[in-house]
Amino acid sequence: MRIDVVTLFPEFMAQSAALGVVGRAAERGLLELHGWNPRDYAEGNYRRVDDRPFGGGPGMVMLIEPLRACLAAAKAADPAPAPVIYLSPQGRPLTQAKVRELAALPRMILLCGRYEGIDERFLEAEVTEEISLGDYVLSGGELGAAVIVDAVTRLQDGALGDAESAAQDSFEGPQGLLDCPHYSHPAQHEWGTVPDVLRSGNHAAIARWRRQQSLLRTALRRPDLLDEGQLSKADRLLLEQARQALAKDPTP
Ligand code: 9D3
Repeated sequence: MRIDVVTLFPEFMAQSAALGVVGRAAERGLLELHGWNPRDYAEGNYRRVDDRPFGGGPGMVMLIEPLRACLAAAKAADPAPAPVIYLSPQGRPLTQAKVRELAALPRMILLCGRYEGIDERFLEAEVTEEISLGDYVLSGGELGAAVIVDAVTRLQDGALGDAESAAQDSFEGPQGLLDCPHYSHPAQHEWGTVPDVLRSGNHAAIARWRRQQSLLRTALRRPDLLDEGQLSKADRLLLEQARQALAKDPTP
């Protein structure tokens, strides 16, 4: 997959994509990431990319022309059509369903704003879709672009080792559930003991316990993710048992 990022801070994107799963995917050619800086397409001695807003008020607005030339260069670098996705607090919050949709594309262009935002006429003319990271205030779109690059790269064929199959991720089931707890050595520690079932060697019992923990955690921490009516009979039973055990012994 090819991702072009239009940003005043292309070095930020390069850094965030250099390590771990994304770095390895880029090395292996599964991800081709390019940064494009509107300042390189700005005219004049000052190479201005922003100006004061009509109507007044605080902050600056990104100008149409440097962005237009920059985006045109990014588009022309590859013949494949690409949606232009604007990272913005006015977008729809990113979900794993949207990540799956984007991950299937051959190409996309991510547009990062800075300052108060981008001239609305540019957005109307060029932007396919707006995506937000959630209801909190960031300083620009770059972290959002890095999040999308990471999340879609994990879903590329061959990006993950056997160790971390994407199919096992939280939110990837038919019903998105939170992950179960994980433990490693030592089995006995001053902060607690690893649950016996995980050391039993009984793989069916272990799978059952993990499923039960996922159900319970989701019910307690993210009830918005859990449609209990949609659960299988077996899952409802597991959750009911977990709730009863918790009521009897509320120590977490
Ligand atoms: C007058 C209010 N403005 C500043 C507090 C609004 C505002 C302008 C620009 C708020 C944030 C930003 C920059 N944010 C992003 O570019 C951004 C973002 C975010 O702030 N929250 C969640 N997701 C995203 S994606 C891009």
